[in-house]
Amino acid sequence: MIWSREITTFDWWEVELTFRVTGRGRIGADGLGFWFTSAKGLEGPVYGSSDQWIGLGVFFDSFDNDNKHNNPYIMAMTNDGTKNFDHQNDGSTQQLAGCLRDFRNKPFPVKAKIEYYQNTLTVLFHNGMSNNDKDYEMCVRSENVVLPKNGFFGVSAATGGLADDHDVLKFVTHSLRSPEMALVPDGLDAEETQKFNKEFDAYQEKLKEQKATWAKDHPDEAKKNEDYDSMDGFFEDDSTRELKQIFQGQSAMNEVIRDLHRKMDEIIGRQERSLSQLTAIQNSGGAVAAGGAKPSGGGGAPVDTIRRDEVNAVLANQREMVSAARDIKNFVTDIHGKVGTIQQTQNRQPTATVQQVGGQGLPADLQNSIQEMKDGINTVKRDLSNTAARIEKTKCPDVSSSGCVSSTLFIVLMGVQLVVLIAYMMYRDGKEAQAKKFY
Ligand SMILES: [Ca+2]
Ligand SMILES: [Ca+2]
Repeated sequence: MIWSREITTFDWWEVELTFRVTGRGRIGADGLGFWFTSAKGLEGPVYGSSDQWIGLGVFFDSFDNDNKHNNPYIMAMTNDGTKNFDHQNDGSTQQLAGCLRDFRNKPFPVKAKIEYYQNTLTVLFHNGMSNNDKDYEMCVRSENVVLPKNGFFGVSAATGGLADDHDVLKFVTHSLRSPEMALVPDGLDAEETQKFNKEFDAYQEKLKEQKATWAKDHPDEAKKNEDYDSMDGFFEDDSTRELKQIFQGQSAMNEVIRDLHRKMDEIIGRQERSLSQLTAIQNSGGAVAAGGAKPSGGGGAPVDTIRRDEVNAVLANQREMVSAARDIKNFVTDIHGKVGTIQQTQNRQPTATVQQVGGQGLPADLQNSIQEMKDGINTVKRDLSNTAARIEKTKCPDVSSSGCVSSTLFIVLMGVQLVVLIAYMMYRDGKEAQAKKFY
């Protein structure tokens, strides 16, 4: 484990932790802990550090002690110095919050952003599948968290039978202030700041010099070390590099897709907005037109326009009328055919008919035919009245559309058919009279 030397002097903070957990096994152990505690920890049982701490621990728990198949797991836990970490349950009953995320053996280093601001603790996690800084996702968000006002930062790790390497590559701390507090000077006077800066620069210079001297003395190792530095501190063979390149490519694609997605959302939003505006304009326009149409009434060209649904209704009615007319036509043809049959029958057996008419009444097949005719006529009547009702219902718009013309035509046709029917009935009566004459 490693701990900050000085106690913090700020209230709120953010830590960006970049690390790797690697191991040959499918499962590893035990895990890594991030700490913010009122005192530095000692070597102990909680991911390498001591139990009963006061403050915050964020744990990256690799090993599934409770066998619930929920590891590797990331969790945050606060302690007031009285609690012992419950390894048997992987701390599940003690955690503030957590998330199930795999952080072992990733192509890129994994990262955690741990923020404590105005008593809200958030842990964002980057799963190391890309080197894109936008790929952070929320893991923990917990409000009303009270941590020691000042404390020490630390990182610790522990391993067991299933050995893992835990490498912390970066640990960047920022103090956070609310926007209004940012204007207040933070107590460091300019002279002191300058002194610190100078000290830091001198240290950097010295380090550089030392590195150069060392490289001169050990040229072979220096070369190796350069490679080491250029690879995030990790040696890699060709296949690893290839894999890394693939992941980088995928990450780039992912970013493009995300960008497209965002643009698509924007376009859809804009489209919906314009659609709703269009509807609003249409509604207000329709209201004005309807208002203006009423006074104009019969005179002149009608102002009112037929709406689409009205046109559809008119067309549907027209279609129904046409089919009704077709039905009627069929009936009439039927009747006509039957009349022909009756005539033939009468012509063929005039005497037989006469004899039977003289009995109880008309011959059976004639009676049937007449009955059928009656039915036919009734159906025609019914259809006619239906059609008449429909025609009445269909309010023709002022605009003389083809539908109205055809319905007039239809009525004329109906009249012609009625005349034909009446003529036929008269003809039938005449035939009956003739038959009676025979008798
Ligand atoms: Ca565990
Ligand atoms: Ca577990």
